[in-house]
Amino acid sequence: MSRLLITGGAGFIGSNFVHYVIDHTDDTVVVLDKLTYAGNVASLAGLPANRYTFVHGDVCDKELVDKLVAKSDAVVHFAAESHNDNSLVDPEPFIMTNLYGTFSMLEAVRKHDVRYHHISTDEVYGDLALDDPHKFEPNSPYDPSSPYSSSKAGSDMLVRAWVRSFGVPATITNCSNNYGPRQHVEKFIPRQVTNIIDGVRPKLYGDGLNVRDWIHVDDHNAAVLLVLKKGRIGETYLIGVNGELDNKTVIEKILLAMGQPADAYDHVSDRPGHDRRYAIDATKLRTELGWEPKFRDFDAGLAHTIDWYRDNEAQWRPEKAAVEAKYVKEGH
Ligand code: NAD
Ligand code: TDX
Repeated sequence: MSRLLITGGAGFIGSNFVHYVIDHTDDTVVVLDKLTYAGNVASLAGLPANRYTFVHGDVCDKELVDKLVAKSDAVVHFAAESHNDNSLVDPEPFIMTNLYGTFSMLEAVRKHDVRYHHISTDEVYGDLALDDPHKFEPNSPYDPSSPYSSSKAGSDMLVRAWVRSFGVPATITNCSNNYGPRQHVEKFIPRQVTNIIDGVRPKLYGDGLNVRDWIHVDDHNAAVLLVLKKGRIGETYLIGVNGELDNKTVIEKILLAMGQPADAYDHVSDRPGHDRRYAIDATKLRTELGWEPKFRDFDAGLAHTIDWYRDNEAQWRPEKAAVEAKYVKEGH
């Protein structure tokens, strides 16, 4: 049994991870979360009080982080500003949370010699051409495009340096685009699903041919737990399930699954610097740690996700109008 400190545990992936850990291990969990617009304690409802504690606070608060890390056996650092579009409007919180916040976590785990796992993204590798036969591999060169992805790239570099210079017992995973329950309505799939629920047409950026490599959030989290328990210290593992789809296809699938004509969407202005394609080669994770994904059928996972948004309107409704107002201002 381990005492896990999970940062960003009220967000999309972090909250699903907390549920996953409670369901699949004997570990106890402390969540540290600032509850920004992206955090929602409702995502953590129903967890057993003897195994789960919530701490409202900032990963940049070094004193608080130090206290919590001192009482932990391992840290899983999910907390981040996570939305590319927001980073193009106001990069500052991305620099603070993603860079300084990671520095703050690393200093505490260094001091207390605590196992650290860093959650990162495939976006640190930049993008691929649609016809490029290659996929991202752990040693692909870093080439981030946006303030978000560059701040995540910087945070990965800090982790690598703290491993090499200070011997911090850390691992890193870089995962592709997640989908599933409890994702914020600003993100692509939840935005379209909740638009359709509201009778509004989905919005496709640019030509809609940009490709994302979709993975169910529970497959991501199963891999994170495996790397935390069995990964080699100092290593980077890429997580992905060969789930490449272009955005136009995803919108068409959502529309059809929700009983609408496949072409009932609008094209809107493109994202500046919009990455064309991401694709993950997860061979290292599969061969070294024997990882296998469970959610092999994207359409089934999507249907389940749509049901979650239909059944949990109280959770996402309070954010929806503000998100759409923000997109109107940005021309999306
Ligand atoms: P999210 O935006 O849904 O959640 C982020 C959480 O972090 C929120 O609960 C928020 O309140 C919290 N937070 C933000 N700033 C904080 C701070 N300063 N101190 C404490 N808590 C803070 O994000 P997500 O989509 O769940 O992403 C989680 C992690 O996974 C991020 O590190 C992200 O880069 C990474 N990631 C995401 C994806 C994806 O598809 N969403 C893919 C790969 C990697
Ligand atoms: O309304 C939309 N229409 C649209 O066409 C929105 C919100 C997005 N898009 C496009 C942009 C992207 O090509 O859909 C794709 C996915 O967009 P996002 O959900 O914003 O995700 P992305 O920018 O790919 O980044 C996500 O995956 C990697 C997460 O938000 C990151 O945190 C993660 O690191």
